[in-house]
Amino acid sequence: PEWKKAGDFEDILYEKSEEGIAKITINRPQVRNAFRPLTVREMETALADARDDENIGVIILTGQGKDAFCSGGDQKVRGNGGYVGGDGVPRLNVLDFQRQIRTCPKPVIAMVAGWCVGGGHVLHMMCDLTIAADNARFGQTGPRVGSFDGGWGASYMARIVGQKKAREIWFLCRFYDATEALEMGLVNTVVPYEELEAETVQWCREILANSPIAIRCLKAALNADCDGQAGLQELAGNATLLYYMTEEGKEGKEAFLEKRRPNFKKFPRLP
Ligand code: 1HA
Repeated sequence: PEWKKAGDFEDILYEKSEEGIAKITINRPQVRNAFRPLTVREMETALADARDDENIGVIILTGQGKDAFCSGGDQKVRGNGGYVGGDGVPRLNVLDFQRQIRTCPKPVIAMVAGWCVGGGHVLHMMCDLTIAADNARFGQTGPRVGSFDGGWGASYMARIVGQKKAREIWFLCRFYDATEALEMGLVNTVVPYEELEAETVQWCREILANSPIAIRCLKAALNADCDGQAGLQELAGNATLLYYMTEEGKEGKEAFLEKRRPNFKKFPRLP
């Protein structure tokens, strides 16, 4: 597709296509696309924009270049208690971004070439789908560099690959190639690097052809199975959205505004 720049950022590229795809690219190839607090804040801004934009139906998250999707937190700016940005405050703000991907009602697709490790590996797991290039390498490094992600990074990983495999990935900190990742169910498909974007865009187009409300309800439903009360909030939010679209829902609001009693009698009590 023809990508049009959709904002000015320092650490990321943000683009959109006419047909309804937004693309967020971590643009720090010199550090294998490691993120610092600014990178995360910019990804949050871009994803919030993509969510709000009615023309956008699916979002691609990727890394600049062939060598890396993302290598996790930038260890050069890791201080006491988190990763330190221009304001001198240590943060683990990627956790907020994880939740933002999770609760975005539009599908987010990780497009992965090269290294996808540490906090970068958790980001691809948070995405709804992962399209991998044949040169992609996956793994967690936390226990080797003095970190761990015990949130979705642990429990959702176990839902994806199973308990034994999740413990292996975290305890041994090995790297896995694209074929192994496919066998584990960590990624949806593997293609030659040259075809990575074309394949990802093809998946986006197939999603865009389908019902957006069906897709957002399914995402919320699949999340709810793992996410407790936060997951139920998301799923129920969609029920409220749909209820607001009904005559029955509107009758309540209209009666209030017209200072009369609501008449819910006319609506069916279906079995
Ligand atoms: O666990 C969490 C969190 C948990 C809870 C809440 C929040 C969290 C937030 C973040 C994280 C984490 O991400 S912890 C895990 C952090 N990441 C890593 O441990 C990966 C470190 N990198 C590597 O193991 C390797 O660099 C690599 C396997 C990705 C690539 O190896 P390769 O191809 O041999 O390249 P390499 O020479 O190592 O790297 C190229 C350049 O990129 C190097 O810089 P240079 O020597 O040229 O100056 C290297 O230092 C830099 N680089 C790579 N990864 C990072 C990095 N610099 C800073 N941070 C990195 N993560």
